[in-house]
Amino acid sequence: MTRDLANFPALHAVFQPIVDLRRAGTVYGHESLIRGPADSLLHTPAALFARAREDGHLLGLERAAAHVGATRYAQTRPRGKLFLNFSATALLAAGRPGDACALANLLGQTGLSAADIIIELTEDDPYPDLDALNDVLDGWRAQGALLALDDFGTAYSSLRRWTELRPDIVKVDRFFTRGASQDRRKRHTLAALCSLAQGDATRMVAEGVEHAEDLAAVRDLGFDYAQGFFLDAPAEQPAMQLRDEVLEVLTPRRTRSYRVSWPMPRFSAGEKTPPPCPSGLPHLP
Ligand SMILES: [Ca+2]
Repeated sequence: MTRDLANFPALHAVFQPIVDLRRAGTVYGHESLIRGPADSLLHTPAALFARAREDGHLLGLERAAAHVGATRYAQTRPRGKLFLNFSATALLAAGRPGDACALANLLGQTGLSAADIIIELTEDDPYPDLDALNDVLDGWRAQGALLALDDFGTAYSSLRRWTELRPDIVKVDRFFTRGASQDRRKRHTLAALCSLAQGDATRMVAEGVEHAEDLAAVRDLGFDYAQGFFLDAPAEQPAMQLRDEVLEVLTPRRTRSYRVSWPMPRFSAGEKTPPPCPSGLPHLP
């Protein structure tokens, strides 16, 4: 780990909240996102990962990102879950829970437990060995960790992966949520995914929510959680309070202007569990 950090000096983590739509105005957890030195060409994750790929340090960057994110999160001690990104390759390298496991060592160093984290399986590469990957995932889930599929609907994050890995949470890619309030085909797709999730008790996150109308749309479609710049930008200090503009959408007594016109289930902040997703596809307006 020390060698990994030496290859990528001045890394730091920022945290973006994942908001619980079933409990309006509350933060379920935060995704840890890695950043390079400010004001450098390696500030963005895309630039960092491109350089790491060129230099053959991709696995090292993933390990360093998890280390920096978990360490900082433990220091700030916000309430809620920590979403940590791993490719299948990195997760297999980190190993099952145990004394010699890199991820277990990291949790031990930070004081976090497996139950504090959600493993976000990224779409960066196809899984090299499905049985081995499920074995590692089963080990972590037995310790209390949850599995989330990242960027669902793109690249390798597919229905096949959903079926094979049985995730607890599916994060639907921003392609489908951006502009959903204005695009009935996207709403149709999202409703179908919501119905699929209901069938195996999978919880759904809408990624990339950038507008109030799209937040209202995914809430009314039955999504459990949402993430995106409209809810809050990534920040070094994990945010626990939502802005008034967000609460205007999510607080039932304030939501009249954001109600959507198609027939979708609604729920209130006081409900402990979300209402069922639509049993079939919605009638498209
Ligand atoms: Ca992610």
